Amino acid sequence: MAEVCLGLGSNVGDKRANLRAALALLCGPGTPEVSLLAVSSLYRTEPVGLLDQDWFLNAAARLETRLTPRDLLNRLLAIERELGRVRTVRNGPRSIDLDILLWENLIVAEADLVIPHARMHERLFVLEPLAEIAAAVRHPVLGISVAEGLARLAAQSGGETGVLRVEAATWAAPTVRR
Ligand code: PH2
Ligand code: MG
Ligand code: MG
Repeated sequence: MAEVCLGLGSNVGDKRANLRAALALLCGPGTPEVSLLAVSSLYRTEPVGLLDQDWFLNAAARLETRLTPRDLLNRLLAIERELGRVRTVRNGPRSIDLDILLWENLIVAEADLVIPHARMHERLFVLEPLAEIAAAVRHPVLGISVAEGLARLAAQSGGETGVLRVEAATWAAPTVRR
């Protein structure tokens, strides 16, 4: 079993419903290979990269799985397709985006699969939710924890974060199994 950190985002359609549906498809009943350990609050975030698009809802989750990274990635892509994601512009609008952020101490650098996620430590919309549920988890390349990464990035951004907590982890109920 491996413990995995995931980033979730949506900025098209019913964003909250998209995030809920994605979690249910990933670790709801009928998917014994993936279980949800923890989920963050929900954040309203300003678009990063491509600025001229709707604001996002972002969250993070911690999973336990016996799938391989490749099999989990394929599952995430299938869920994105099922929830109507159409890939057009890079960094552009998406009904759902499911990113593998960290996979214990594993480092993968393949064309279509990069772990840890290449830009996670440059993005407050990733680190802020993730720090809620995985503060002490270390980045195997940078050698710093999620909490340390967040503190560094927050110091650089000088207050204007564009990341606003809008709902506690209740948004994901009843998917969370404790
Ligand atoms: N995802 C991107 C590009 N920009 N901005 C926000 N606020 N949230 C995202 O999830 C996001 C983004 C590419 O994956
Ligand atoms: Mg992404
Ligand atoms: Mg993605």
